[in-house]
Amino acid sequence: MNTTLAQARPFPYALDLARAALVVIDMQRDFIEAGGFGASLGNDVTRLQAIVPTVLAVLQAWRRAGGWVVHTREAHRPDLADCPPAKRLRGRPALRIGDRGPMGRLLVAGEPGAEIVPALAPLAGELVIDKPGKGGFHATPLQAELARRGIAQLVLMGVTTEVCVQTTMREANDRGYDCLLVEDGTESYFPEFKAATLAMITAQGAIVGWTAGAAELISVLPR
Ligand code: C5J
Repeated sequence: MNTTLAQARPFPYALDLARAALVVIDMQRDFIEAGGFGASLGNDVTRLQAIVPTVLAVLQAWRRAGGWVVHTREAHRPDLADCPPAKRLRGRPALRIGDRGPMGRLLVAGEPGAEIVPALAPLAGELVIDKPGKGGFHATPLQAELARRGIAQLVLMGVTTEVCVQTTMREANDRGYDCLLVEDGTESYFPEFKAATLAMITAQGAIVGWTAGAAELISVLPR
């Protein structure tokens, strides 16, 4: 199915659903719920919680249309061998990656906090990528999995806009994917960083990619 998001920024985005993947970045309890990694850094997680219904609406419409879905999780091995000290020791958080919090060890695969929030839980047939970095492509099988399915376009949602979402979008851009970020399907702990990210992505003739609202994306998907 080919369609066009006429209102996309900075100009219309031609979507080929058969060659596109919906990539949902790091909608994990550790970023979105109290007691997780995001909160340990001093952030207000309610901003991120607020987008869950929009992300769910797009996910459901995409699934109904027969589109393929990828979920990422920022999650380290229990021995933290894939977590460089430069990442773990940075800053002065209340708890560090690997420390035990109310939802288990922070950002460690298999712990409750590293799971995707229940409302957005992956379904059978959807790909789940555990990534040790900010970008979804770094040290993961994501590129190989996309190539195996002939994917050429990525539609992105998730958190946080300027960290893992933007990094993944830039990695994808350099690998030749046409990327579209769903504006109200992404959020940051810092509203000004989200606004700046959306602006820099679409500047200079879509130098990184396109953005569009969830309602427009849902409206062009087959029901
Ligand atoms: C962060 C992310 N903020 N998922 N991770 O460290 O954006």
